[in-house]
Amino acid sequence: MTTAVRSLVGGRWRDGRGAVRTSVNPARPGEVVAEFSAAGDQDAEDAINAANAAARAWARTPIHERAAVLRRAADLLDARAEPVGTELTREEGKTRPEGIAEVRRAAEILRFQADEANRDAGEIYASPRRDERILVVRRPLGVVAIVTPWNFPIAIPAWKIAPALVHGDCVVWKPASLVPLLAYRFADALVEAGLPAGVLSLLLGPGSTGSYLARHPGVAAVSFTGSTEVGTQLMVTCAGLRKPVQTEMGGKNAAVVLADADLDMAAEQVVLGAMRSTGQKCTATSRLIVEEPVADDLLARVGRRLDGLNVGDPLLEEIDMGPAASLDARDSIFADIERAVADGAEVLAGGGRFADERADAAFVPPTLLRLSSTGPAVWREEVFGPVLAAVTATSADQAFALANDSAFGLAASVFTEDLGRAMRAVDECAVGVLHVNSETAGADPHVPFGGVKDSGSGPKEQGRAAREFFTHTTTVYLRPGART
Ligand code: UN1
Repeated sequence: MTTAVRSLVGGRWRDGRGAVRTSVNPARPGEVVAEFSAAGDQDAEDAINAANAAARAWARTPIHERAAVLRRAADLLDARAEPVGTELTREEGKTRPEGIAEVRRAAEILRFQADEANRDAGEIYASPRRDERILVVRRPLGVVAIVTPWNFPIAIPAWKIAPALVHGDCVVWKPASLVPLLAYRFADALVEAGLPAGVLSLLLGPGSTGSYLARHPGVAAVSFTGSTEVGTQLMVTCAGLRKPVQTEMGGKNAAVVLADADLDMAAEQVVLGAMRSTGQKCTATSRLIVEEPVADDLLARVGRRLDGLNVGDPLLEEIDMGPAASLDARDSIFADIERAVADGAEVLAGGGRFADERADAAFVPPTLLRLSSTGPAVWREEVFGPVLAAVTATSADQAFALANDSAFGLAASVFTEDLGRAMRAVDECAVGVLHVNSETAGADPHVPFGGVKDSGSGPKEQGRAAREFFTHTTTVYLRPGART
């Protein structure tokens, strides 16, 4: 079934003026999921104008009323979690339980950010002067542009758009072109929940829409999640315009398994971290560092689990892992595997193309590669697929050094039952998110999320931290009359 979807500009659903485009089911090539006419620069211009026209009234709307809209949207998404989650699976390719869970997660994020209305606290300072107080209050930025990726087509938009809206910003949103249906469902829930016209616009447009928004003087700030390449371009654009930008980009996340770890649990968590969502998370485990005494044992356990994963149509119940999100993504992952093998990687699981009908769709087998050095590109560059590159370490300190041997710094895991070594990992690993005895992926709605180094810039996302990017502070010197 194909669903026709539209952009949202100034409170009206509209077809863009560009070419007709489609999203397709990566597990069943040829099955069109959604169809839309691409928005162009004029649609973006109209959306920015509508947002600026709506901005003052939205900023003046009491924060509890803004929050109430988010709560109603959360209820709508919860009620639709099964059908919308199934659409997510058809459009993006993660398994159906993951798709449904992501829709519920978006609802939970909306509720958490709505609750921020009750915590909209500023600060009050004493003044060095008599009869004066100094207040620090949070103010909205105005109109913000939000650019989101295809791999979490509803959770990531939720965690950017919800704090922007609750703190009084208007949003012009450009989602990834691979997932227009999910973007439409999310925007639709917010409109149905009562969001006033112009406060949120949705532009189903090409990649160039993102840079158009970033360059536009009517956009005060840009929040982006996606590739390092595009994020860096946006940072350059925004720097020239002195515009705040928040980027959440790649990862090359390491799981460190120390010799004292519970190996069965570690193997299970490493496989979940590397293979859920077909490894297409910026938080996915993509490097495995094992202390030598347990390396052969751990790698054998991981390899056995990977070989046992049921890869296939993610709508089916018995399936553990779906396809990559597109045929292009699949080809790029296979090219990375082939290059790693040419660089000397030993294939311990997966590696080759499927010999059955899965070869025609975007399926990639769960792949474990053992490296004898950290030279190969597969050690440093993001693959964004179900590929895990493993090396051994002679000590915990060497393992932490190897974990830091990356331009990225998003997430890491350490597996150990020794509290001292776990605490050393906290001090040694240069990452924004550290897991002790659990997989690298995952981000709860109420705590900060984001990386260091090439993984991102600007204030962290989610939790209370989200308001740091979407507001500015005004320091108010408050007194009843003349200074004395
Ligand atoms: C998660 O690990 O559940 O694009 C969230 C990504 C990250 C979000 C990860 N921005 O994969």
